Amino acid sequence: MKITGVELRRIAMPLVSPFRTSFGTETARDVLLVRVVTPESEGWGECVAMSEPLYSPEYADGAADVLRRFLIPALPEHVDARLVGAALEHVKGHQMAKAALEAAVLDASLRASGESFGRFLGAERDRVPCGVSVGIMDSIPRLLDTVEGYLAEGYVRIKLKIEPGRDLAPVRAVRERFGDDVLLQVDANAAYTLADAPRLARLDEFGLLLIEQPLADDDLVQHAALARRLATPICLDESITSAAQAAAAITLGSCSIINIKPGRVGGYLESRRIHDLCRAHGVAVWCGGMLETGIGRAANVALAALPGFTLPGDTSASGRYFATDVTEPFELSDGHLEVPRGPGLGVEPLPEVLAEVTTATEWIPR
Ligand code: NPQ
Ligand code: MG
Repeated sequence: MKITGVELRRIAMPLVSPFRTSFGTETARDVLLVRVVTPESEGWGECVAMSEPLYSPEYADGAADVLRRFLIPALPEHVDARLVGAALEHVKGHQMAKAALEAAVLDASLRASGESFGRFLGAERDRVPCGVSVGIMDSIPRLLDTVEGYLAEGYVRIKLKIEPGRDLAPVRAVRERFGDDVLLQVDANAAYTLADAPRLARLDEFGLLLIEQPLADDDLVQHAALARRLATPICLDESITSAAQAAAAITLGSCSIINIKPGRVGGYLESRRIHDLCRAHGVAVWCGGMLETGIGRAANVALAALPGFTLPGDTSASGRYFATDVTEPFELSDGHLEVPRGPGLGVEPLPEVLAEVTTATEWIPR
């Protein structure tokens, strides 16, 4: 497939409500979109880097820079979507930028051949069960109202964001109000240290599905030590940046569950490799979320339909984050989202919405 050029497009998407995590509060999503143009088709990829490097070292301006200066120029004139990863391998890091470019090339290629993302990746389901990630709240009554609303919408699993001092009480309150049958998990976004092990062990009594990324990104050894002290399974997010890191974490016993985010690991093909590795080792995986628009969401839902994704993901409906999505909105039905069936991502940006939210575009000819 020959690439004519690549468009980098920035869009600003207001969030329906502020989203607070242990690393900060977001009120809008600043997204970098990648559009690959070929003579036969075009394809879209969504870069999940935040505007600031708070979740991971990447940030949107940095991703745009590395795409423009190093990644887009490194694509061969005739590119096979399966070989994009290899063509970009000499550039270290920048997984989110690489993932967005690979996704856009894949989408263009699949739209040209008429195959869906799900079919290409090996999806075995036509819909996926969905969880929702609930931000840190100033008050427990507000948290309980929010959780009640999501349960009423049909979400099949609740994830509470936690930080030191805002952990035991919110979990206890949700359990007391909604009972032991609700699938419940927590995400610390690396906010604790091993010295907090006694406090984290007090979460054991609440029967959580998992605790996500309690310790720092680079603390695989300490996560293994923590795992030996907790009954609650440890799930890694930020620490898993590649299939090699996933293999190391499994070997060390750092986690028994992995959150796969295609942006964080460098793409959907690396995501599938992690899925295959985890499946072979009996490690459950689920699909994380980075407040994607419908473009990234479509691909995530396709990935989450692979057979090893045995836990509900953060693949929430569009309305969880945005009043107006850039694609037709993904809507929950009986707690599930349907896997798109059309060619490529199976969804398109709506031109009027896209125009309204666009803050900048840049055309990079090949
Ligand atoms: C996580 N996502 O699993 C992330 C973190 C996260 C759904 O909890 C703007 C862009 C704000 C990306 C806030 C969920 C974000 C963001 C949190 C990602 O750790
Ligand atoms: Mg997380």
